[in-house]
Amino acid sequence: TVSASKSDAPSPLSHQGDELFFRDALKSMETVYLNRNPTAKAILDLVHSIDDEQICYDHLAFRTFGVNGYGIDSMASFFLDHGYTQQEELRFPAKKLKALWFSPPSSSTQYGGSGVNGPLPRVFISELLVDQMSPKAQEIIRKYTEKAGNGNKYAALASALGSLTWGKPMYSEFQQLAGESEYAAWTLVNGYALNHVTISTHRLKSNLRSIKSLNEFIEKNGFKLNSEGGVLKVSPDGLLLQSSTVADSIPFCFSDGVNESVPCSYIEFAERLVLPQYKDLPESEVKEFHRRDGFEVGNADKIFESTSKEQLTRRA
Ligand code: OOG
Ligand code: NI
Repeated sequence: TVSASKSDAPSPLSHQGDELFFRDALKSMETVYLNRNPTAKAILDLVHSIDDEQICYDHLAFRTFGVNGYGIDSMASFFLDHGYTQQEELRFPAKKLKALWFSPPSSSTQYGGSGVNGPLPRVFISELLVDQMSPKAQEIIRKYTEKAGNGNKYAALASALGSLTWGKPMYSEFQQLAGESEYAAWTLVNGYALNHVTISTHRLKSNLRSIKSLNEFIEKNGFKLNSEGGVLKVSPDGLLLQSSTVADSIPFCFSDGVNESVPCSYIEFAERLVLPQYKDLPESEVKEFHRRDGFEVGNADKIFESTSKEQLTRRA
């Protein structure tokens, strides 16, 4: 059948064929991510070795340049066309960033697998407010987004392929951006690549379902967590708990022949606690929608630092 659930207005786009294609695309984005980021892969394997059932993704995250049609919308269209709904905007004035998050279609098929074969994740897409950057930085960003032809139309494709739509920059351009905004430098060399996936800890079955135990377990296994503002990021209402690793680095061959390592992606963990109005529900009846939804500026502001030089060079 075309429409999925009776209670929801049937969406013309929630055909099963679309969902299979959509999940295949997410799978490719994830494969690119796991091949480039050994820490993310190792942590997923490690969690799986303890929790051998399902690992659910809380969200996927992407970064973009907010200029010439290359901003949030360029990646969001793929998700909106597959039944996602736009939710709140978040602002980060000091970082010159804004973000939007998108909730997955409630009509998606209940897949019992892990990651992209499980419940569809939320999506968090941010953009650099390019107009607020220095003239020099703007010139570099405009040059590459203009070089990309209509690359903004193929954001999801670029992410699934692991390709840059705008070709490789010069090392000096990367450094110029890094001096002003680590986010800008990251986006110049990683483009639309998946920035992170987030493990939904409360949906795990072992004691790792508590994010505090998961953090300890990860550190005990020798991985470094982002310590900005403390390892555990807690929303003011106390209901959204997040942590993340420090990004891996990858060798990058710049267009002027310089070979340098650049920050790549990281993996995040999120525990969403049950909302106060549902606190008396028996645990077996608690569903995802009974828990704290959305994102939190204060948490996100610190999670962005997972790709910063300060975190990458910090001693464990
Ligand atoms: C996104 C950082 C914010 C969250 O869950 O709040 C974030 C990024 O590093 O691009 O992931
Ligand atoms: Ni995140």
